[in-house]
Amino acid sequence: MKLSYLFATDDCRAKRVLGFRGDLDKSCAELKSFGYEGVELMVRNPRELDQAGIVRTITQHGLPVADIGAAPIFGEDKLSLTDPDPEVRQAIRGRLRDVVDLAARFGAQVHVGSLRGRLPEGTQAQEALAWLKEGLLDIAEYGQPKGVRVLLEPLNHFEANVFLTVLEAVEFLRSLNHPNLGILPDTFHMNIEEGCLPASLMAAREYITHVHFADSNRWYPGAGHINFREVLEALRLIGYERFITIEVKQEPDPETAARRAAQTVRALLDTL
Ligand code: LER
Ligand code: MN
Repeated sequence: MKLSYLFATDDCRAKRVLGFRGDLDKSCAELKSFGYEGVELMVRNPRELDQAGIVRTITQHGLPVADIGAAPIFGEDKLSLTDPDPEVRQAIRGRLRDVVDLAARFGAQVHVGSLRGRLPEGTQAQEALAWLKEGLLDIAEYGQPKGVRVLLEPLNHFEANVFLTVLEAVEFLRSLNHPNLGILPDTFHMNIEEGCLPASLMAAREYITHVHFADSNRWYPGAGHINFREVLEALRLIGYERFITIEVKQEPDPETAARRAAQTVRALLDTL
């Protein structure tokens, strides 16, 4: 298993992000010095980015891009796959295609987290769920010939109201039956929603092609009470060999968070 770290590009305006931001060149150098072997990007609108410059910098450091997320499409621009307005749903599909195109430049995957939006109460929930299915299938179809897999990230109930657990996501993807859709388990969300983290990871084995690590308080692994040893053992048992992105609060400061996360996870991996 390989470690990657989140970097938020300049088009993301949120005050706090769960990764590095700012100077990409310096961040890549620093992450490599801490033992990271890849990065994950968080973007808002790829059209506002100097994509060639980003590709050049990351390539110069020899770091693969494991995955790209685009939570600010919802968090900042308020677009979601379940918006009742068809124009908004059209707009977010266009934006996600741009994210897929950026991912294709790196051979990265793309994940859908909060931008699924929230299902309304009552009878309209089914209609919104159908829009979510359509949106996911649309982006999965678009990504497939480009080699960009699309992953659904289960989120805890404070951040979403559908697909909170890995098992719910498994059932949903089974019903969609699309070969280009997978699941991204995030230990922070799992700790809130799942009964047994290893069991859920094992049940989703065929769908997992990326993973997020954060501890129970969303600090770096080791700062909270998640048993990362049993999580890593489960991942090893299902033959998971891909990237784990550290996606954590930048506390007590960004460098310390990144360094301690790598130290903790590497130490556990070394003794598996
Ligand atoms: C949000 O809580 C999260 O975990 C992100 O990976 C969503 O894109
Ligand atoms: Mn996550």
